[in-house]
Amino acid sequence: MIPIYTSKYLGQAEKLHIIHVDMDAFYASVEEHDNPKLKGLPIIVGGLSNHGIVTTANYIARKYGVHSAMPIFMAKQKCPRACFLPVRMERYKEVSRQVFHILYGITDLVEPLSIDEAYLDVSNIEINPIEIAQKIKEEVMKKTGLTMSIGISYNKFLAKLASDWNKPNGLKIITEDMVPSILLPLPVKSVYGIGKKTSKRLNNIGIYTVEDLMRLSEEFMVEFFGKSGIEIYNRIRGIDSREVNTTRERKSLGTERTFSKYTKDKEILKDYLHRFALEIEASLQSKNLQAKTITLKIKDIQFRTQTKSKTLNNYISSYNDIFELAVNLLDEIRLTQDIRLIGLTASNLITLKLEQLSLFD
Ligand code: TTP
Ligand code: MG
Repeated sequence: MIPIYTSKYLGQAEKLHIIHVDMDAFYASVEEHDNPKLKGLPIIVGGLSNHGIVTTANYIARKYGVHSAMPIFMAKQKCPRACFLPVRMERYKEVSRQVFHILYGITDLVEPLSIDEAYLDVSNIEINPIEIAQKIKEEVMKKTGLTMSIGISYNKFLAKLASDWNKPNGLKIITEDMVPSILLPLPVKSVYGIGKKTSKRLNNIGIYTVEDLMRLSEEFMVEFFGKSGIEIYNRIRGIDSREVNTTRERKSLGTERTFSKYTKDKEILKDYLHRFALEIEASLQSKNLQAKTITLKIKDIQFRTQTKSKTLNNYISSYNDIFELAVNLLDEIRLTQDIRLIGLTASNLITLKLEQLSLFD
């Protein structure tokens, strides 16, 4: 069951904009779902010969001490009555595509980390991140029959830590005030960037937990960890400035908002376009880009989407040009229903060359 959260977190929603999702015992769960006879049994997926290794095990098998990368013969000793199944990669990829399709339906700002794991930046969505997370879980369950765990926080490190917190089928939020009580007791190997070897080296000098690590100076950390020292120094203090990196090539640039209060008031919508035009101007200029096409998208309460675009003969990047076009496009749309989402994108992008840049300045 997904726990019901109170309004305690609602005020912090804007800050809690990073979501980390991770499917539970992914390959084993797919097998269990595809063959209901396996329900309730320990399942181990991996190379089937005795020289093979465990790729993953479901949570029932994990109770017997079976885990990924364990030799199969050892898994057989620990849990002889388990179902040992071969890896069916094509099937897992198919389910993974379904899951990512759902994630991209929420936002374009998705960073895939592996076949069953991703970060989402939901700062553009005016819906509480807890509701977004519950929606993702519901949709994934509906489409694939599988559970996932979700972590929500204000940076990547904490969001990932949160999704791992109460697996399987977990949903955990880490707010700023929880950071000391959550981080301090953790073993050093839970910190992103500290692997097995480094963790052993730390143990050898008497450092076992994040609390122990906190006593080390920044200089010492740099000496010990090399160039990642400063990042680790910050990370254990709950600071992580890595952005969610979408791997898709940028063919357009824009922003959209889903409203918590639906509206068809043009003045309110224009106010959003004003903000979007400013954001797009800043983003184009910081990336040395100019755009030829501006597209307005709206979705009404019945989820009908309308888009209107205008392609110019020349390239633009200023707020004034973008805003004027956006307002013209809005005026072309007849609003009969309340709107749940409005978005503005700039596409047909070119990168300004160096000489153009100096002219631009
Ligand atoms: P994980 O997300 O690490 O593991 P998991 O989904 O099985 O379990 P959890 O509930 O802890 O998230 O990996 C996703 C899938 O990737 C996993 O089902 C099998 C595969 N995998 C490998 O192929 N090799 C590995 O070493 C690991 C850890 C996983
Ligand atoms: Mg997983």
